[in-house]
Amino acid sequence: MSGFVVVLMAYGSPDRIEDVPAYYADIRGGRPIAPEHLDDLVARYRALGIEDSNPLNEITERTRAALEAELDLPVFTGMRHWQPRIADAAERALAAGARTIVGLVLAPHYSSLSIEKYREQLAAAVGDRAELRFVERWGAEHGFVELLADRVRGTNAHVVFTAHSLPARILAEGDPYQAELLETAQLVADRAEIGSWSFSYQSESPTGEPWLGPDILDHLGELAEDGIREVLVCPVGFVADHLEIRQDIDTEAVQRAGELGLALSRIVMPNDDPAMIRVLAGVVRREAALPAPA
Ligand code: FEC
Repeated sequence: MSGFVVVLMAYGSPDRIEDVPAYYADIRGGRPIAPEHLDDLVARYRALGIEDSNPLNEITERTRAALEAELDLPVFTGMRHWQPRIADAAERALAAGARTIVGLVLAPHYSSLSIEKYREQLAAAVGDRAELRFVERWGAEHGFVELLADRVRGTNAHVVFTAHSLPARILAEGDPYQAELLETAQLVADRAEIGSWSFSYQSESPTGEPWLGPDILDHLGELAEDGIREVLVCPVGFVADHLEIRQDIDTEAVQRAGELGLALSRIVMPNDDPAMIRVLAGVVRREAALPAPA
């Protein structure tokens, strides 16, 4: 064996509805939780139908298995907020004989509040027991841009690129998150030759501080006022179907669009599409300086 092992990281999702309080507590990291926010979150997960099992985590598992087959290297999954934890994945990688661990997050754009947190967990777990090569960003990766461009090319709708919002204070801290998101959006729009597009955030949390905007629900109102009648949502900051897609876009944004007289659809998420697996494999190979397949 080459000594290279991949730890593939994702946000994580509760396995079943009864896990939601513990999952939310993990996200809050010990900070207080308002009961109404927990009730709201349980209701949102219930609407996804995860009473006894959560199909969303299966997407991550399929992605892991496909990446392992594509790379012919061991790949272990580690979740930032659920099980298996990032630390569990690190232990399994070391037990598999890892001398070099390549850390890859299933989120394309760097922020000190997102990717850096994954790195902290992985680095703490690995310690000095293996070399760590960590992929910080891959949002401008040619294959990723191409994959998204293929999904919006030829549409007559106004394309709205979206990503998870973050507290607005990150801009004053010089965080590159917003610039990287806009770069991906621009690259996809150019590649697909989209004339009419914009960017908005989604999935803001009720933490009491200002978050990056505009939020998609407000943005849809602006688009309707501008005479737009058809919108195609293209998330660029997420790569899989999960709560933020199925609830925030497919339910809340669709409902708001309906109230505004807008037709709203969204692209099929990359999930474990073979083209997506090739993108992820290419990123890992580059980070590990492994040869490309013949
Ligand atoms: O499908 C699922 O079950 C999990 C969906 C999920 C993804 C996801 C991705 C990101 N988040 C990011 C930032 C924040 C910040 C807070 C925050 C809070 C939540 C809550 C849930 C949740 N996030 Fe999330 N996020 C997902 C789910 N997220 C549930 C808690 C309820 C709520 O606030 O709505 C605020 C934390 C706090 O309270 O202090 C900040 C970012 C991403 C995209 C990058 C990544 O995937 O890591 C950034 C998927």
